[in-house]
Amino acid sequence: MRTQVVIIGGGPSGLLLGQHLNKAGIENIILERKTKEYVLSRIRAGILEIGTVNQLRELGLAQRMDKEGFVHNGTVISYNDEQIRIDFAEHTNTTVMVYGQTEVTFDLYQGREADGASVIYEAEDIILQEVKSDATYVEFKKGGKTHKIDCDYIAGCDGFHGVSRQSIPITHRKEFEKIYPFGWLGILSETKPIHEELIYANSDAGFALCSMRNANLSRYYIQCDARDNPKEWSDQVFWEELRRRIPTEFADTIEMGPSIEKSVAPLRSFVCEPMQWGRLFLCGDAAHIVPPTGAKGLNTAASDVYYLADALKRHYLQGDPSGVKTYSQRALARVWKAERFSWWMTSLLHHFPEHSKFDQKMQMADVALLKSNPNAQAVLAQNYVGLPY
Ligand code: RFL
Ligand code: PHB
Repeated sequence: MRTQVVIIGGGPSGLLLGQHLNKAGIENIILERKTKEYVLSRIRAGILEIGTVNQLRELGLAQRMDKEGFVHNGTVISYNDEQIRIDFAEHTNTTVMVYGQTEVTFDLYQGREADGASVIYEAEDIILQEVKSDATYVEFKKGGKTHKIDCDYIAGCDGFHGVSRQSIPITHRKEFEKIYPFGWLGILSETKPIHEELIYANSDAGFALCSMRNANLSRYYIQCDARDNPKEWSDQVFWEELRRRIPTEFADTIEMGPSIEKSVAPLRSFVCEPMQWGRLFLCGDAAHIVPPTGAKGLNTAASDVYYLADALKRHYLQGDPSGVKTYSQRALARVWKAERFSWWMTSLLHHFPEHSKFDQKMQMADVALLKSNPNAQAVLAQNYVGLPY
């Protein structure tokens, strides 16, 4: 087999890149380790930046999002019973979209299938070969047989645990990492969301987030020990703990019901530099991870894809190599700002076991500044809706 671009990973990064390439007439094949059903069963991101929304619109994949998604003009940050409303529309003249990653991925698969473009599922033991030469190819196993695809470029869109980043020799990459001493326990529940906007809550008992998927589907998270087993958290204890962490006016009115999904996610900040090596480019979680507090993971994956699609289009359609040469530099400039914002939101809102009394006072001063200073609110709003590409 031969194609122009092999995309490793059929998650949101790989699928979004595939749609940009299809639209530009650039051949591509996606290799995905799991089945489509498995990819679609992962419940993750919920908030789309305007840049992500615009990409889906430009690709003609926004009909369902524009019909079923919820446009949010702002969010609430609370500290015990105090509330600060951050008005995105006022500070940035723009908004975010509440539309689940599962739905985005579904729409991207629909688009790909409508284009008749290929996804090879259950592709195992992928090996990237000759990445530094002009004879690049990818080997993989499927159905007990080894297959080979010759290509010009490889896009590593295979998430944090994928094979692409590991294929860059350790002597050629630098990794920057921070592991947080807690995780998020998340539940999905068929109940009415507690409020029309998201509530990010800091409290003496720890962090909580009230989010949603639609008018009758709520997504809630509470800070927990990263080693906690979700099965050991009963629904009742979860609801009690959540109610302790959010302002009383919400705790008193929350609709509780059985959880239909419950999982623990560890919190990590991670960046790999550079994001390209020879003919391999990394996109999304394969290159960087953020703690979910700023809702930046999927959105930063989407901005990487935007830069890479632009680079490949310039190369194939105009014979201009500049985008391909500078992809890593362009992507990393935005990635580090998203890393900073996610780290800052995490630091602002969580209970850190190692914090001294001084550190706690610093956190409260940060909250007080945000409450009293419209410029601080504007900076939060600009970062939350997404910095320009
Ligand atoms: P993914 O989604 O991990 O997809 C990678 C795909 O590659 C496949 N794969 C392989 N395929 C072939 N060969 C291999 N060796 C392979 N290894 C892996 C995998 O099966 C998979 O299909 O990475 P991608 O595409 O870069 O997308 C990144 C996003 O999924 C991620 O950043 C977000 O989910 C993060 N995130 C959030 N991001 C936001 O922008 N807004 C949010 O509100 C938000 N909330 C969240 C989140 C992540 C969370 N968790 C569980 C970590 C909330 C949570 C709780
Ligand atoms: C979600 O709805 O899953 C969600 C929303 C906002 C975040 C993280 C997750 O910051």
